[in-house]
Amino acid sequence: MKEKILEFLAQSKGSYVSGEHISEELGISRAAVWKHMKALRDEGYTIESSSRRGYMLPLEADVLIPSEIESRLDTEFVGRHIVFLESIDSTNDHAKKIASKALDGTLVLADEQTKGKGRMDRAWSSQKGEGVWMSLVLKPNIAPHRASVITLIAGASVARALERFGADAKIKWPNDILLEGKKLCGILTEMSAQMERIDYIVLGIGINVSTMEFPDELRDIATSLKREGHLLERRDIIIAVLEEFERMYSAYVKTGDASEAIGICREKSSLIGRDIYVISWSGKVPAKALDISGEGDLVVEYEDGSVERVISGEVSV
Ligand code: BT5
Repeated sequence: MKEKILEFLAQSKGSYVSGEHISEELGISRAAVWKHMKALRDEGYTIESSSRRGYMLPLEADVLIPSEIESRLDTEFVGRHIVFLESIDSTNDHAKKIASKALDGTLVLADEQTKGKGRMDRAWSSQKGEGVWMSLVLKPNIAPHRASVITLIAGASVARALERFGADAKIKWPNDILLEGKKLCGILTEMSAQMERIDYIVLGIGINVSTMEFPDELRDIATSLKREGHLLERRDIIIAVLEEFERMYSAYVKTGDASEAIGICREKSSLIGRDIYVISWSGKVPAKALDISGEGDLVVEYEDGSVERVISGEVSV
């Protein structure tokens, strides 16, 4: 019922809806409406109220409502089934729990993550209502060794989606999206596979949307769309990312062609042409980033002139 009320208010964002109208439409008492409003406020939603006019979600409120995504999304299977959670440890972990029974393209979406994660057990800060915290369950019929390209396809989709809204993001191979040189988005791809066959892939995408204050350790390295002057609603970003993703992902899964996505990763690369470090278990090795290959590897040249394709891993500038 709480969700229904929220949906109701969201439909008339910026204008008051009377308590009487809500109680009639939803078939509950005025006292119940009041109780649910209080619960929503306790959860952190800003709901304005006036004794004469009723309740209102302010125009700038960014409320995530799955049905609004479903009704506007123009995809065949990506995001057609949405699992929405107000708060969860990690959407990737939840997606893994439901993956074996979930339909291909199922989207797990949360308003808040209490234990968002990055690669190698690093933490991903995911404050309530301030970003897109989502994971897709994918079941592609491709060989496991071809799965790493899906991270690049996701990065290309985020960059293209942001372009729709006038934000010129850069892609830091393999899994970061930067805005004005700071990290805006991270991608975490996890896979369960047999030797020859993928059971499922969980593709996690985190995008900072309206965060203005990051924890101390991120202050100098992270940014959000709002901090860079882009006032966007999470719903619109999610829709754009999923649409861009489905097109490039389907092309790759059906025909093996990832050229559009890899082209975008090249065009928007924050590394190509720069001096970088390739980080491995043996240390940090200086190199120059030359290109991203057709298979999605980073092509680097070391100081001794040798050229290598870095398949996956960690690089820094
Ligand atoms: C990543 O790892 O960048 C992958 C992040 C994936 C997050 C999504 S959110 C939905 C889904 N569910 C999850 O639990 N995860 C995925 P990595 O390359 O290892 O980068 C992690 C590093 O980024 C941290 O060590 C911090 O330095 C930095 N960081 C943490 N939170 C950040 C944030 N909100 N914005 C920018 N940088 C952040």
